[in-house]
Amino acid sequence: MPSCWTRREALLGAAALLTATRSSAQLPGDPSLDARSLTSFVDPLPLPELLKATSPNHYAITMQPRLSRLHRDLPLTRAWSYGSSAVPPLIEARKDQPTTVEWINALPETPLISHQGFMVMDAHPGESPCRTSPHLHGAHVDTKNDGFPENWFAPGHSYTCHYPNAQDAMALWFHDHAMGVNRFNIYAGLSGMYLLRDEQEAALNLPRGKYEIPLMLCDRILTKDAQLYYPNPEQTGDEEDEFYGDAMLVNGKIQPFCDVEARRYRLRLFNTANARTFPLQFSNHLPFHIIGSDQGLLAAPVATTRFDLAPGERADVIVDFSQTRGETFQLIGDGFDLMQFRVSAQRSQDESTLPKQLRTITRIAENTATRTRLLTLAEYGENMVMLLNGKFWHEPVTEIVQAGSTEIWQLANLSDDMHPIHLHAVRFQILDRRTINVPAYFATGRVEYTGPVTPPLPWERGWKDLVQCPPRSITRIIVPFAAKPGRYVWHCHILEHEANDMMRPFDVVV
Ligand SMILES: [Cu+2]
Repeated sequence: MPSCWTRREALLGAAALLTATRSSAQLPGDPSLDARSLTSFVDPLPLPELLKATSPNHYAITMQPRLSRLHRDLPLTRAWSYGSSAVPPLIEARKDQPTTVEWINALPETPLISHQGFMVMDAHPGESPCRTSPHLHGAHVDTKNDGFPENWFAPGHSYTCHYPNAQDAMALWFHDHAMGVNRFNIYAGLSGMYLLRDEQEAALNLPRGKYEIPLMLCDRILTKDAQLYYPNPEQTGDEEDEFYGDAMLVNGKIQPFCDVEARRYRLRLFNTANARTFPLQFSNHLPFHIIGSDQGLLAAPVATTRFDLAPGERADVIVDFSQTRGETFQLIGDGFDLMQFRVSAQRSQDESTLPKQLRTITRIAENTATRTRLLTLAEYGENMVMLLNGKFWHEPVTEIVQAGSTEIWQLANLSDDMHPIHLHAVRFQILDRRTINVPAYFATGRVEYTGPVTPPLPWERGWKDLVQCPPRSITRIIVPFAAKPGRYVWHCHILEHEANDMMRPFDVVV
């Protein structure tokens, strides 16, 4: 199978090539390491490296190979990174102070994860396998600064992006978005964090400095010699589906531990996994006070002992460790211990607060929407074809919106999978969800509701840029398209879905 081919060629050949049944993990001859055999909680949690500007508000970030030790008992792992550090990079920016980043592709000509055997969406003739297109997820920028998938550049080239930062305080993250290959590039390590600050957030007296800890969560599979392994359909005889690993990494370490004082901390959580949603909870059921979601602070904190963080989503939480002095417990995600917290026995001085109110969030009235669209999320046949609105990436643009207008998008998930849907360049609010009769929809094209209207979860009532669309349901979002005219994308953030073809352009026009 060629490493790069178009979707149509892929469709013709896929049925014949990808009919083998799913193989189970740890077969004889399986190259992968059983990560669960590693001793848990032996490495301290690495803190991200705060990137230094080369001149005021200007960064030069080199994408390059590096070696890192994922666990005390493993040899070094080859990876790719933004910058030279073995820990995840972090940029801090301030509202209304624009930053520029020169993204430098110094990657080799050969991918770290071989593309051989995959259906790789065609980028352009002569495309480089190690092409990159850095995207600042959550940023409101114009097309040329947005990491548009086809706006990629090859090793030996660089590209400078301007980020106006004209947004409220929030956690963004940067990751690769190059056409057809971003699932491999992100898996190899091309992701980093970007915290935008503003006066309003600063006035809240939230835990700060060493009491604010960014946590980047993802899963990987390692080979027996500790190299990154990504199941290849040619070897496994399995179709590419969603990637799920058994090695849980927090800030680039497998199951680290973190010593904390008995006081409040602010944890900034990022799910950077290819496909895994992390239902998060502490092993002792200590509550999270969720204060923010994708696009910044909520109106008020919401206490919960468990919540789901989908790929691409962020959560801003306050955890009060003073309630658990001297205790040791785990952060659990999807049945795995992700990391361990060890709380000191002595009470600490804590000047921070957990405010009752955070900011004003005005709910957008539905009658301000000038257009409502019904957009399907569906999987077709056995061939790993997943489409938005029944269209492949390369078909003509169908979502054309007026700049400045507000629309309601009814995301009708006709599949049995949850799809985390992300829109670039805008923020939106979740209206509600409601289950539908899928066979009836396929038969008649009409929506027949089967359950009551479900409002968004309490921590989903702020501004979002990604929405979890549960199976067999319509999820409604209301979107003010405040973006500049241009072409952007909306897509599923399960990266294997996005690549197969759950990504579509949308145009903002005047
Ligand atoms: Cu999906």
